[in-house]
Amino acid sequence: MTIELIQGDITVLHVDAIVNAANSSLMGGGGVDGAIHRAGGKAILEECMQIRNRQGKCRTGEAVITTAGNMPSKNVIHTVGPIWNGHTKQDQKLENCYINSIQLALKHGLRTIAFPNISTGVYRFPKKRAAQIAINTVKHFEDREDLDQVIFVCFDQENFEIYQGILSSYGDQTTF
Ligand code: AR6
Repeated sequence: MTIELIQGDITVLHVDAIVNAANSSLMGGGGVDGAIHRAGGKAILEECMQIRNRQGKCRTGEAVITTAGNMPSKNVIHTVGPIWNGHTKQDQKLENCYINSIQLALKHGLRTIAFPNISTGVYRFPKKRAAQIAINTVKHFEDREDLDQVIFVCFDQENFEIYQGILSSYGDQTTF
């Protein structure tokens, strides 16, 4: 599995799954969630509603999967990041977002996954702390043969530079 870093809009990527930083209602919102629902169209919200009817809300750290609608990716994995409140207990919840999203992708035979910087917008998780958790967690899957690529998609320059710094400290295997 290779780890890649890019700066840009996650909705335009041709990958098996893009991950959405959703909220527990799964009914859409602002930030990357708004961008994904706008670009993907109403098929995504319809599937989210079916999921809501089946299982209720999506809890923090958990993940669900839908179509990607009109976007070029195959699926959207919606995960709910923690709202930062200064407690280190939130770290585990953010880690769970990455673990559960990857495990759900693998369960569906999806081999290329793109992540936004979950919780670092409206949910105010400190960016450096979130990046360290994201990278460390994804690196645990590096030896999986059923996973080809994880792409970290940074929208803002600050996150991009933080990721660049951490990833380059790991050296090889990482391209950006
Ligand atoms: N592509 C990639 N990343 C993006 C895009 C995009 N098109 N647009 C924004 N980002 P946020 P959260 C980045 O606020 O903090 C929503 O209302 C953005 O720069 O989208 O997990 C949900 O419904 C930031 O780095 O998600 C929830 O209520 C990152 O995506 C709540 O916000 C995450 O910022 C979730 O908050």
